[in-house]
Parts: sequence; structure tokens; C-alpha cells
Amino acid sequence: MKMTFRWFGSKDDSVTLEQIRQIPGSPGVVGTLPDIPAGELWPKERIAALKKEIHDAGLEIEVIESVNIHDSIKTGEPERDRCIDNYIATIKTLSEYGIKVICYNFMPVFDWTRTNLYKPLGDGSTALSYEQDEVNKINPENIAETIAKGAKGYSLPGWEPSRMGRLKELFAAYKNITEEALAANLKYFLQAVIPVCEKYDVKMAIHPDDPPWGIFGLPRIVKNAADIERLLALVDSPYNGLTLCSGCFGANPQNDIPAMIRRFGKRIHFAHVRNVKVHSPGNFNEVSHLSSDGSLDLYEIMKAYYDTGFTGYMRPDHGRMIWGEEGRPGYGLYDRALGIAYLNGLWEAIVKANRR
Ligand code: DNO
Repeated sequence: MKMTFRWFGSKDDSVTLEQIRQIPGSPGVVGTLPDIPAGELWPKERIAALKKEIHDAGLEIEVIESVNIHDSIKTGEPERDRCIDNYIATIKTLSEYGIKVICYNFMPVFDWTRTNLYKPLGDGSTALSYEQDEVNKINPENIAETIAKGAKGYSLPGWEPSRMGRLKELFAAYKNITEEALAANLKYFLQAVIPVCEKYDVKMAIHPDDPPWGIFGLPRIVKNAADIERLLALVDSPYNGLTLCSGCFGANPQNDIPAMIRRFGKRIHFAHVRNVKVHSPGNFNEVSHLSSDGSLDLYEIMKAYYDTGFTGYMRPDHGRMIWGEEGRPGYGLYDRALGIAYLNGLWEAIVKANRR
């Protein structure tokens, strides 16, 4: 297991590389170039500069989260071929700079969605939360403005800025896209990129839909074990793999995370490990990583990774805002650093217990 920490770049992140380096174990960096719109080529100089900056700080980068997928690829419009060509060229360049895993998602229009970015948890900390009733009240075409109002100058942390001004147009484009059509479009994309990934040794790791159920009437195809089974079969190569996000899948209590890790272990290239507290169907909030704070048993999750011989990349995931920190919701320094320390502690104990 290789521990990592997500970083959005010096312009877009309140956390510095120097701070990341001081986290116990100096985790690897999961980087990105957030200003490059989906569908465009990642210029070689930008990738080189990102790698140099991280290296100069004494850290490594082997994972990108994300190279986003243009909507024409998801909807199957003619523009997709140009976007796929750019994606392929980007994979090749990333491989030249030592990138081993690319995390991406195939969610229509919105990446992860929450209804409150600052829900008070009662101990003075805040965390991201989701209430289905609130989502049901939202007109999705105005959702960017609705949610941004509560976001203190950040747009919703995971969203792709280039899509936010085009919501009406995007909803229209997905009007007739069923889950089957979306899966067929994913297959078209994977059939084009996976041979390149095999040649250049870069693994694709799809992120689940967050939350793992349909929202705003849009199709979603990465919600549960049955969906994973289907997507891994679209192109049956180890390079067509998963980002298994425990907190995301775990928002639906029917998703048994340790069982999913054991079942799909060999195809999991990137593990996002965090906890979540589910209150009732469709309602949850994020919590610290500690098992007793949420609905998931992080020991059982780490044990499942150990038992399957996991050698991929792992990172703590969304943290609460604690100790007065201000930053990108879910992506502050303190609670994610506590998360790493806890995950490393669980891992060390499991490794040593199994040696005896
Ligand atoms: C949420 C993240 C996601 C993820 C993308 C991958 O915190 O895990 O936004 O980066 O879905 O494309």
C-alpha cells in the first residue's frame, strides 16, 4: 500500500507541499491541473512543471485525480473522438513523467454533490452533508448558484468549473441518455484508451457516483457491486480498474465495503478511505475517519485491503474543518492528516498481527 494525499496545486489549495511533507510518512502527492477544461490536451510543459514543483519539495507524484472526461464522451456526440484523442495523448505524456494511475469519473453533469458544506457536528467542527429532501427542492439548472452561496468563495469542491455555465445545455444533452447508453459510451471510451494504458503502463481507476444513487433524473452507472461487475467487463483488462471510495459507496448501507474490496481487489488501483454517518436512507454527513464516529468499520476496510494483498495507492478522504482551519471544504490539512495517521496505525497493527 502506498499512502498519498490529494493536492490541488499551489494556486488552488490552502495546503502547502511543505505541510504535506511533514505528515508522518511523507505521503505521495495526488495531483491535477484543475484549470485545464475536460476534453483538452494537457500540455507537456505543465505536467513537467507540476512534477518538478512536487519533486523540489521532496515528494513524489504517481497518481492524477482527475483527468476529467468531456461530456461528449459521456453522451456519445461526434466531438468525442477529438476529446478521446486528446485523452490518449495526455495519458502518453503523463506516463513519461512517471504517472501510474489516473482517477476519473463518469458522472453526468455533476461530480460529487452535497447540500451543506459546513454542517456543524456539535463539537465545533463542520463537515459536508447530504439530505435528499434538500436535493429534491433544487432546480438542478440553478444548482451551481444555490450551492455556491454557502461555499465561502469556493465552488463545490469537486465540480468541474467548465461545466457550471452550461447547465441547461448539459441537461438537454443527457435527456435521452439511459444507463445502458451511458455504459455503452463508457465502453467506447475504454476500448479506445485501455490499449494505450496497457502499452504505457498507466492504470485507469474510475471513481464511483457520489452519492451512489441517481440524482436530478440523470443516469448513474457506478453505484454498487453489480455496476462494478458490468463496468469491469466492458473491457476486461487490469488497466480498466477502480477507485474504491469507501465513504462514497458507504452512503448506501447496502454496499458492503469490505466485501466489495475482497471481491474486486485485483482491479482496485486507488483506495479512498474515509468514514460517513448514515442517518436514514438518502441522508448522511461526513465525519472523522475514526470507526466509532461513523457507520463504517475502518478496521474491517483496512483488513480487507491487507487480506487481498493490496499494493496500490491509498489516500485519506474528506476531512472535517477543525481547529479553526479555513480552506477547500473536505480538503483541509488537519483532519486529513489525522486520517492518514489513523489509517497508517491500523495498517501497521494489521501487518504486525499477521506476522506473528
Ligand atoms: C471527491 C473526489 C471526487 C473525485 C472525482 C474523480 O472528493 O473523490 O471528486 O476526485 O470524482 O474524477
